[in-house]
Amino acid sequence: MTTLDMEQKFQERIDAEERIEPKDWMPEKYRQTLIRQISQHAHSEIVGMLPEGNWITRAPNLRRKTALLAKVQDEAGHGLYLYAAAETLGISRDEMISQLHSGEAKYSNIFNYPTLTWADMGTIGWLVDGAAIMNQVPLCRCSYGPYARAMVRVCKEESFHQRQGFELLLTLSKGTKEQREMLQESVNRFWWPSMMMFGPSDTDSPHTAQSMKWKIKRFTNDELRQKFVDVCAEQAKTLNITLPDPDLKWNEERGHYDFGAIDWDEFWRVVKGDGPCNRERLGARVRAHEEGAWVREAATAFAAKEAQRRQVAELREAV
Ligand code: BYC
Repeated sequence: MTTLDMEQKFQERIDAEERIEPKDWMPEKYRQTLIRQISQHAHSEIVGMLPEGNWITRAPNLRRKTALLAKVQDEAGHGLYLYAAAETLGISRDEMISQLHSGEAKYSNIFNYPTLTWADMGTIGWLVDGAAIMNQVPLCRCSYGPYARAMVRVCKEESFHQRQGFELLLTLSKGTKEQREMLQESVNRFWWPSMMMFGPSDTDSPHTAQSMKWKIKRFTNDELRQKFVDVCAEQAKTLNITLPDPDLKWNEERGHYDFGAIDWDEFWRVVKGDGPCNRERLGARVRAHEEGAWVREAATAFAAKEAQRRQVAELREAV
């Protein structure tokens, strides 16, 4: 069979909604696309722990502190499932980590913004986890089995995070004037970067068309962004706040909210490394990796010793 025939057979499997598994034949570009997307996703989860970790010691009470700690731990877990899913495609964890540290691999734009107030912990839950869920629920039906299965658990946990964030904001919305102002100010800062999380407009997205054909993506960036706006515009009413977009308006004819223009220059600046916190975030990751070297060495030494112990025990049993 020629490569062309194999590619055609592969596409037929995708069209028939068959799941692709690690040992199946796949086009090299399909493999590379998945490595790129899954590793970017894993890096986002790990870097995403930093802006929230910043507030763990300053949570206003024990209940909030416990919930925030658990959320940040969940994100570490998501990163690990995703690195493991990417490893099934033939890339090592070390390679992915070094791509992140060298700046070669991307992670979500949103984590390059600072978390300045306690309200940001709620806003991240509401908007950032909200955008993540909108994007990730369809990924549970991604054509690549290990990624799709990892996403099922990730989505369950993310939706809990989203509700936790919304509940935090609802509490602030019923609080003092200062608390209500803090809530509005936080949403003002996070709204547009959250809208950018879905990626460039369909007309400027180099990967969407092929990823849709391979059923890695099930919706385009613009379709998901529109769903997100429609949901948030309604939820903002419950929080008694406004979204910082003078053009946000229900369009009866379209059955959707219209919204204003996104500042794509800002998006690309942030994605290319020049956002408010890019250097700080990468610096923190590199430092954590270097300072954690002894843990990795100890774990490797322990695993080697355990393997040796098991081998000796098996030999003893055999004689
Ligand atoms: N940030 O053709 P496109 C989370 C890049 S949530 C940075 O549309 P694609 C969390 C893109 O990589 C966040 N870069 O690409 C939540 C590409 O560059 P390269 C993570 C972005 O892949 C709460 C170029 O722009 N979620 O983890 O078809 C707490 C062209 O874009 C962004 C995921 O990663 C961005 N926002 O679509 C803690 C979900 N958007 O690679 C953690 C999985 C685009 O050609 N990923 N770029 O140099 C996806 O669904 C897709 O990869 C995207 C982009 C929709 C993000």
